Amino acid sequence: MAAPLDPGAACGKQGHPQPLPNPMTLSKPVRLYETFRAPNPRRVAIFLAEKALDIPREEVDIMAGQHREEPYVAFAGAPHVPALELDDGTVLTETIAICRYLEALWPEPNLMGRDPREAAEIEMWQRRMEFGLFNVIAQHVRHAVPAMAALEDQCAEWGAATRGRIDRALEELDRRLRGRSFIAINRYSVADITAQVAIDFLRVPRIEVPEELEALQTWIRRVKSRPSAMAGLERPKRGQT
Ligand SMILES: N[C@@H](CCC(=O)N[C@@H](CS)C(=O)NCC(=O)O)C(=O)O
Repeated sequence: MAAPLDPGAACGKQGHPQPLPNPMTLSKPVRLYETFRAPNPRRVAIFLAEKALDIPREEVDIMAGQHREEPYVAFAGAPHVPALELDDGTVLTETIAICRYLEALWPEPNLMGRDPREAAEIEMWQRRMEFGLFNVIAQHVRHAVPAMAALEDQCAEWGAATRGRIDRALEELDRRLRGRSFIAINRYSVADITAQVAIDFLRVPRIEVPEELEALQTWIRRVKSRPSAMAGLERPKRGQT
């Protein structure tokens, strides 16, 4: 017969799979590399604004191809933004990896879960929003908006095919939001940030969220009223880049 599961046994602490790090001992962020208005850096910008954090920023002009040239590629290890440089020389890429690190340093206000159950639910919805909504909208923009030819070998058929997927993803999100204030748990989380930035990006292909998706429309008004909502949309001030 199988032994009863005891998730805490491995570290000797019932219910705590791994000890929490002391944020004071972690390397600190020194600079965030971003592109204003680009959706992935914008997710980090909103995350930082929610936590009232001000990290020095550097603008990378992706439409001019700066992210595909040296020294950026060697520095970041990947031709995309955002990238977060730490004071020990580490450079983190991938939006959610960056958010996870910032959350470990500054856990409140909490955006990624205070306990394993919340963390799992938020991660589940974050991934659903990222794969099912954000990426679908991003693919549509990249393949259907002529200006995006600077970044993408465009395929018009794929651009057209993703249009219907956007409608279905919006309808699915509307169903999730009926009777709820936020997407994952009963407070704002990184899952809301991903969906909010994705939906805002619909301005580029000029797609409107249908009025009849009432729960979604109410949620859009709710997240847009947050003080963080404009983060990542402002052109960087002189001296900030
Ligand atoms: N998986 C990465 C994706 C990053 C990404 O694609 N960023 C876009 C800006 S929103 C970019 O750098 N695009 C440059 C390109 O496509 O060449 C993340 O989550 O951060």
